[in-house]
Amino acid sequence: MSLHLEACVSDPTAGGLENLLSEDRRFPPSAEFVAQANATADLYSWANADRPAFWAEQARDLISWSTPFQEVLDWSQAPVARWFADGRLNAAYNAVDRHVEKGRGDRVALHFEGEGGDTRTITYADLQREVSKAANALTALGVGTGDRVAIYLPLIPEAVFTMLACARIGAPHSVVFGGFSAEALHSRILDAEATLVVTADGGFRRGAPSALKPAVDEALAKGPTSVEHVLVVKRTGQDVEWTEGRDVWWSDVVDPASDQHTPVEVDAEHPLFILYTSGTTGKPKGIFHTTGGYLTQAAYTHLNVFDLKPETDVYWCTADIGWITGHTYVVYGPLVNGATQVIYEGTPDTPHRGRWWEIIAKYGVTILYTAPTAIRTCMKWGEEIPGQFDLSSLRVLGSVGEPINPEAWMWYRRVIGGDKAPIVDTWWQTETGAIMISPLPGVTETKPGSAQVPLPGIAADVVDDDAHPVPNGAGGYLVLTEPWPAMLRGIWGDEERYKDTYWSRFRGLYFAGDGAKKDDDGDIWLLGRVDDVMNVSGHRLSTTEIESALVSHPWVAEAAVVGATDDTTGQAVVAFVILRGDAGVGESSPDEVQLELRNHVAKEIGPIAKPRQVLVVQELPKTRSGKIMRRLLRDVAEHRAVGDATTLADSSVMDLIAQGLSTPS
Ligand code: 6R9
Repeated sequence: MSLHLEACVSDPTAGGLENLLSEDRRFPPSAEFVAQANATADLYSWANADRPAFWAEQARDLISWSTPFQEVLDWSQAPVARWFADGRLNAAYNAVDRHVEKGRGDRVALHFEGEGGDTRTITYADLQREVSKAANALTALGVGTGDRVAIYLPLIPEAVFTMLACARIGAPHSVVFGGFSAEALHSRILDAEATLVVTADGGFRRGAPSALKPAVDEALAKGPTSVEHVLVVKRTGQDVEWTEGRDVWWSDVVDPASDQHTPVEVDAEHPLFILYTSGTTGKPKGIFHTTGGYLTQAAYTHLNVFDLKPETDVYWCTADIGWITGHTYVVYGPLVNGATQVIYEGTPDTPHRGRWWEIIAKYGVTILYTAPTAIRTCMKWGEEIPGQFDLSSLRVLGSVGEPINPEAWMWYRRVIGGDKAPIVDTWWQTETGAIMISPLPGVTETKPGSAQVPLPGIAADVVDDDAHPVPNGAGGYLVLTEPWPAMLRGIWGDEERYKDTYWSRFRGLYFAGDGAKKDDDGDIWLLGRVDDVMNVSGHRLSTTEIESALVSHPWVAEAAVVGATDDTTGQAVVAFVILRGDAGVGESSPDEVQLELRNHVAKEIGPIAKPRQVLVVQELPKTRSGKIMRRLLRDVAEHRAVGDATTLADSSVMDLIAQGLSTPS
């Protein structure tokens, strides 16, 4: 793994974080907020006194167990943890049935808002029926406990029903983001050996139907897979190709199924889901999570970090279910806590740029959880747009996915939060399963741009190259020093890769891949990735994965990809390519070459991976051992003077690149 800590820490502006270290604005919680807050400062001392006992208490308080656990943490097989391992439970029972049993069946679980303005209101009693029907249908389609189900759906209620139906029968789900390509879907289906794919004809995106089923057909046509059936939700009504015997309509098998179903009891360590994320190599990693520990930390963090009051709050997390945030903070955390939430299918600017704020006013949303890239986009559109809507219901604001620059933080607080709602900047990862570092809204004096403190029960530190904790005021690598309940249990089918990726850099410490700094108070500031992973609009993309997509095009001989700072998306993909002499580029203009290659990446991986720029060069800067020096290319992409190039095999390469780029095309 190549580390760019030096570049990252010595230049805190690299992640768009301006003036981090001179940031001295402070926002203590208001007395009113403190008086009603779920979490109080004594949570920290309680957790510190006996961390496993603290988590055991949370697990007993927040989760219903069909067989109570006696064991708490088993770390004897480190780095694979087992939490509450002799306990048994069902995740869907916890998210749905128990609320109905406690007489809360009439509470709204989901306010669904379709992009075109269609709505559905789903109570917990409705959810119990829908999930039961889907569970019965999945069983009838041959899905058993332990089988994997791939889910490729837009953000519609059926996506939530399907995830919970899988959990109900103990079949781990693997949600693949609807914006990913057929190729990406194919490799994920193969890796997880899924037997069922659940999809839709399409979803609505920017005012138009956007097809999904053709990508499933294409993925399954790429070669033999273990898939037996494709279950298709009718959402847009667009035409679909049909494979008899394999494809089945949701309306034919789920709608008529019985709405009575007994949840399958599973062990606490039974896999709940697999979710693929980009790593430093081309092959995405299937991060897998188990049931008891994951649900415990999902519920605990959702309750305390957002100060959730399930009876009165209306919560909205804008993430898609294709990302971990959608798993933990749309599906499992809120539903296990019995919350009422909004889910919205579409984009923030359809049919107008005030759509989000209109939704908040319409449903009286009290807690909003979104990403810095969305906040920066809204800043760009202008504050008069949110200004037209009544946002006074908002009382807690959350941020996730990438570092939030202080300017965006201040705008979020003032324009969206009316200068009163506390902001929680939450650091975590697909791998951590749930929030790890964040202020507590009724406790922490917040600082614009900093995630600040590990939550009670979580142990994190910033260390130097030799794994020594750095002093306050210094930078280093973020590590997690104690096991936590929602931690990943591994990479699906590849235990060695799990150990290599996270546990080999610093002995006994989980290395997150992020650079960080401690300020003078010891608070943590995240500085961005230090490995070859980019963060574009809060989505993780691997440089290697995009490079291999580019090289798969017949015109491209070699490619190097970097993440360049971008005002809106945090980082943007910039690609440098060497074309093949014999490639048939022919008469194509540089603009046509760029367009063709950008579209090729979108097709291979998905539109989010589309490079902002593709620059054709004659040479790439390489070390003597042949490693591409992306740091230098990042300097070029960010229009900076090129840094130290002395380790290049051929030091004239950078001049050549610079010359080539300054030559008008
Ligand atoms: C939840 C999620 C994880 C990576 C992580 C880090 C970045 C997430 C952040 C943040 C600074 C925050 N990240 N939250 N950086 N401040 N509040 O985003 O998971 O998609 O796996 O990405 O995102 O770099 O390592 P995932």
